[in-house]
Amino acid sequence: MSVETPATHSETTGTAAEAGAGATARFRANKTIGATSSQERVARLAGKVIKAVNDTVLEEEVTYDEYNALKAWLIKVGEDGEWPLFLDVWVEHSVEEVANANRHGSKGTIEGPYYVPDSPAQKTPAVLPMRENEPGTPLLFQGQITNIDGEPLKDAKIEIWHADDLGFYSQFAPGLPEWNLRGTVLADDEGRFQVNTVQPAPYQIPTDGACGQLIAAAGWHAWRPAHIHLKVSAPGHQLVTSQLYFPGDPHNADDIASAVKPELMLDVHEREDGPGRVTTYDFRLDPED
Ligand code: MBD
Ligand code: FE
Repeated sequence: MSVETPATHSETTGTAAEAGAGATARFRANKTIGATSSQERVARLAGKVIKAVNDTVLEEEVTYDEYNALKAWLIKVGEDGEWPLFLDVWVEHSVEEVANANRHGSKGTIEGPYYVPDSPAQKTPAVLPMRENEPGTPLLFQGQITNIDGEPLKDAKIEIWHADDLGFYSQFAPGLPEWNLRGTVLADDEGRFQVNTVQPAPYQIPTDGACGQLIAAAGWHAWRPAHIHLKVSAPGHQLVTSQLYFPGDPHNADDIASAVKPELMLDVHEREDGPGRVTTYDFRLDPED
C-alpha cells in the first residue's frame, strides 16, 4: 500500500514535538505506578517487562550498535513528547481489551492521546464547534443511548472529538481554534442525540518524531483509518470510551493502533434532506458495578 503525505497541507502540520508536548503535559498529572499498585504487583510487572526485553536481546543477539541506537531513540521519544503517542498506538489496545472484557453493552476501544476533558456542552441537536467554511463533507451523526436492555437513559451525554478534513486535532496542531471539532452533547430525555460535524480524514502519525522514525526504520505504514472518538455516559451507568469508523477506509484492516472492531463500523448514507451524509449509531451502556 502506498503511503502519501498530504503534501499541500504540510505547512499546517506543525512538528511532532509540538503535538507531543501537549499530550505529555496532560498525562503527567496521572497517578504514579507506586500509588496505584502494591509493591508485589510492581515487582511482578516490571520484572516481566524487563525479562521480555532481555529475552529479546539474547534470542536475537542484539549488538552494542543496536543497544545504543535504542537508548538514543528512547531519549528522543521523551524529548519529542511522544510517550503518550507511542503507548496509545502500540499498547493501549491490550489494556482496553482487559478493561472492557466483561462489558455486555456497546464495545469500546482505545482513547488515544488527543482527548481533552470539559469540551463545550450543547443540548441536542448540536453543531460541533468549527470554523466558518470548515472543510470536509458535512456529517450528521445521530443515535440513542440506552441501557443494555434497550431502555432509554435520561441525562445521557456524549463527548466527541475528531480530526478535521486534513487529519489534524485541535489543541495538538497549530492554527486551529481551541475547541475545533470537540464538544459535549447532552441527549434528550429518551437518550437521543444529533450532532452536526464534518467527516474526519484518516490520521497519519507524525513522521518527523521518534515514532515516525521507528515506523520508517521498520518499513511500517503510519496510518489510522478515519475515526470519531467518543465518551458516552449516563448516571448509574459505566462510561464507554469508543471510536467509530467509516466503511471503505483503506486502513480499516491495518490500523497502526489496532483499535478497529467490526462492531464499531458506521453505516453512512448520503442525506436525502440536505447536503452531506448521515449516520446512526446507538449506544447501550452497562450498569455501574
Ligand atoms: C490518534 O488520532 C489516535 O486516535 C490514536 C489512538 C493514536 C494516534 C492518533
Ligand atoms: Fe484519533
